[in-house]
Amino acid sequence: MSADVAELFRPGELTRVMGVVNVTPDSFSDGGTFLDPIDAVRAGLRMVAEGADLIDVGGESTRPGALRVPAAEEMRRVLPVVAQLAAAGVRVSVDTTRVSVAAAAVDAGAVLVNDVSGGRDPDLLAMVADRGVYYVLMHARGPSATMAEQAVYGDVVAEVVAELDIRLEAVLAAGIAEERVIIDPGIGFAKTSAHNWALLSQLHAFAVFGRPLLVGTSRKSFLGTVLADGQAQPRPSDARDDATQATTALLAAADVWGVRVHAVRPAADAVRVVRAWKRSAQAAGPTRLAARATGIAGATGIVDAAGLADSAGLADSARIADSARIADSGRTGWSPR
Ligand code: PMM
Repeated sequence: MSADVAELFRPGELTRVMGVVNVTPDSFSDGGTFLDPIDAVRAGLRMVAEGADLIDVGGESTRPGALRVPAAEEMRRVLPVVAQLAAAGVRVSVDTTRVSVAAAAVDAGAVLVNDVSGGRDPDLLAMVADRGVYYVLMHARGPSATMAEQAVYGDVVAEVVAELDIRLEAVLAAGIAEERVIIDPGIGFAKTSAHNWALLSQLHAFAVFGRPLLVGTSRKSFLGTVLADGQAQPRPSDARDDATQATTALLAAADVWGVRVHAVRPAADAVRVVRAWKRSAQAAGPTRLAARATGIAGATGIVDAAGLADSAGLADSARIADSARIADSGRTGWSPR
């Protein structure tokens, strides 16, 4: 993998796969697995070999209720892993909300700051602007310790979009170039299962930003809930990868820019399968499946009528409406393929 990050944003490419390496003892999904930097680097390199386009390195758990670790400890966990992966030519993202950690990670070679705070720290935004790195603006309502109690919405999709819009203005006002911003709805951050499903099924609402969309569903508890056993016990996080692949396929069909996953190979495979499906559908032409596919999209409401209709090679009113809104917004209008 070359470290050219701009290449990741060329239109018409596959949905990007971001591999997760959590260097933490307590992440809900893979806590403790990569605590030793050598294991973490090996895991990152293996993910790249399996098809990851970039590796997200984090040193602080964001599971609901998690307490903060001191900045020095977060740096101790993250920096050697970022440095070694970057030295090996891997595109590295740092998952942090702290400006000190983010700046040190950028010094060590990180090309993207994945800020799950939703851009709360002006100093972090100023640093990202100054260094010219890429920035993930994720929707969140507060720190992990209190996020569960903030999962209260009237219309979750409209509110998440509106709150991200306010944060995006702050991000741009801080001087971060718009073409360096990626938007993330923050699945599981101050959201119940029902909120997560509502967001996933209406992802086309995020096209209003005209920016690439990154979505993280991997091993999250709303999948455990769907897969609950007969006693209503949620499926544990280490047995949610198959369900994650289902979401990855649907997200790729809906043309999201990237998925953030722990199991890279099946995600990379799913993305390629979706592309083959779409190409075949496009080759078949726009009219043959029109009546049937419209019926399917209407009946299921799956992920995003735009994605499903596109997969059948159809012109699609939801997508056209979104493009019009992007044009109206005056923003640069990165448009999903
Ligand atoms: N989820 C987690 C951590 N970081 N970053 C982004 N951009 N989006 C996410 O959905 C996201 C994230 C929590 O999952 P983990 O503990 O498995 O890393």
